[in-house]
Amino acid sequence: MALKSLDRTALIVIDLQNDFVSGSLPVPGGAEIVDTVNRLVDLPFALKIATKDFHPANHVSFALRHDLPVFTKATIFHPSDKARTKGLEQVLWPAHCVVGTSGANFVPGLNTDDFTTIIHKGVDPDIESYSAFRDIWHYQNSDLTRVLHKENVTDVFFVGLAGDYCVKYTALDSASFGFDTWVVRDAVRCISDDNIAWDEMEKKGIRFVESAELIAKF
Ligand code: VGL
Ligand code: ZN
Repeated sequence: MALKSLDRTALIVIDLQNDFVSGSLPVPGGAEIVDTVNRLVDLPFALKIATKDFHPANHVSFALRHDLPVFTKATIFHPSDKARTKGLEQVLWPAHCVVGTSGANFVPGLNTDDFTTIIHKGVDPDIESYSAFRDIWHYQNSDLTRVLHKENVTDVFFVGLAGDYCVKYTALDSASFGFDTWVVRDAVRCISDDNIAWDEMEKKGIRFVESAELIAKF
């Protein structure tokens, strides 16, 4: 990698929460990345940010809200889309990362001391967000772009869970908002087939790096 320093970089740790590691929606191998993520958090990134999936108990992404089986799909609409023109077909999940439950907590062992910003996603019962930048329909942006611009960040590095959902959608938005975007591949795990997610990200100009390369260089 050509980058000379981490002065204008951000590390973003996506959804390293109990439910995605050992709870209701476990991502295979999720526990394996915690040590690697901690080693990256120790590097001198200008900003260290974490995200949390943070849902009310009746969140629109939960199968129980629709009386449908988990992992089926349903079309959901943004609450302000009164004409119901921008429906998006989404996977319905088991209830996960419910506010006030231990499933929503960061995994034990994750070093959270250096996070200066925590972005909460999916807080509104009717709005789904995979990306930490904005909801799935692109109605509203979170604070993340402003936080990154304020520190003149050029390059953003992503780690965490799940590679084929929240990491992918956040990284794709990062690239489309103009940041040089990197995924630390050995510090990510996917719910299903990782190659599909990697291909999709690569096509959008996202680059991949191994944690060992960052640790050796910085
Ligand atoms: C996620 C499914 C549902 C993720 C969040 O963090 O990747 N996946 N909610
Ligand atoms: Zn979720």
